[in-house]
Amino acid sequence: MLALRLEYSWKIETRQTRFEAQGASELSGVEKTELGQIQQHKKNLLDDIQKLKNEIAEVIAQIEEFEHSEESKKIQRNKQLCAGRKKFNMDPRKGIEFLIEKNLLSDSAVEIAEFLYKGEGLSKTAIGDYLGERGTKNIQVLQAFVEQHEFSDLNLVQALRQFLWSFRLPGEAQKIDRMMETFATRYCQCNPGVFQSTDTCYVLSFSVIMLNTSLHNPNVKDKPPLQRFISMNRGINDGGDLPEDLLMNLYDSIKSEPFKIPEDDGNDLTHTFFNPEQEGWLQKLGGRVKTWKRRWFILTDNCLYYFEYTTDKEPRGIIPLENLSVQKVNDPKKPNCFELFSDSGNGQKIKACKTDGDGKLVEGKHQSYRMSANSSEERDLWMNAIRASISRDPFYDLVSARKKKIASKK
Ligand code: 4IP
Repeated sequence: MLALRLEYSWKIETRQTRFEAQGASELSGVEKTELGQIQQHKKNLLDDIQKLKNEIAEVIAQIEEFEHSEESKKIQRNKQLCAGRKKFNMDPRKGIEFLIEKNLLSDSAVEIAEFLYKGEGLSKTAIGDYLGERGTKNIQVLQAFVEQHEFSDLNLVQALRQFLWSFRLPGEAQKIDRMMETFATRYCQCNPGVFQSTDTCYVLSFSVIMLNTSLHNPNVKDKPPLQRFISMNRGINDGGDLPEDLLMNLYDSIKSEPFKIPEDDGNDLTHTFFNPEQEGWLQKLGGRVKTWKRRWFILTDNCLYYFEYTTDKEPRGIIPLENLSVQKVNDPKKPNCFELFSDSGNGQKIKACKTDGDGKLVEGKHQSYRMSANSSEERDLWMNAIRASISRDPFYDLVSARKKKIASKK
């Protein structure tokens, strides 16, 4: 349309130029009228062109405005998503509620599971905590999450590698039980006929996880040979034995490559300290210089951390509780004392680390850690919590319960 008009305008222009070249005085009356009409046409056309230009400019401005508001909506959405992920990492339930409230996630278990499975910017510890909760919604999400995993044609070790990498297994026995049960169900669904029942898959999964610890944890001196692994798993296939070559393959796979466990906490110890088993003020006696210092203690993940202030991000000292014991002691100077000491006795130095005066991480110098609580009740609480933390190995209880179940089916 515009092209036609322009062509027409060009033709008129050519005639007008010709008339004008002739000089107005030389034009006949008819030609003068025609020239007048041509000039009017030209004016109309120029007006039309100007109108079109204005319209185009207006449309461009509208597009830009639209793009700008779309862009800012996107920025806003990304900001909220980022805030939601942070909230999730600090408190998974609140994070999910926030994302749903901001319409960034729907309430559907499948959608939440996809979000966790994708895991972008999410702490694997927080994912594990959310999936392990026993709320109805959490259990639905756990199921949908496990269904995101495709285990067909993978052997049990390959499937476990994939599964255990997608979140961090929480420490609580009931949570581990629910998660491993869901895993075993999914594995059997993807690989029908490999095991007689989900229970067999469940028990073997634990057996493989324990084998991994025994073969690769430097503290375990007695490395189980293949034959022991085979005999450990006798009768777990609903009373029958699993094929030896299947067990041999799993054994070799674990031996040659340990499980990779996500440690997304990295240097950031902050969320290690959520949901501690016990926390509070205690007085601690120095290692070489015997001064008493008031420190904020946190017991979590089989470790005791102490801080100068409750708000400190980095602990002043870390005492792993492995191979330690706890006992009550009477101290002439302080009431309600208890002591951590090495199982191997002989005044051996306890493996621990602390930050020295220059902020450098150094080895601890203690042969025992003596602490004084505010009251005898608090001392007992600490001692019980430490004992429970030292002896807790949820795997053994879970597996023995499941083995009993299989045996009762025979
Ligand atoms: C210090 O005494 C503090 O008690 C330290 O505790 C303690 O380190 C030191 O033990 C001890 O010498 P002074 O401050 O009077 O010098 P904290 O680090 O809690 O302040 P521990 O290992 O108990 O943390 P040695 O063994 O480092 O000397």
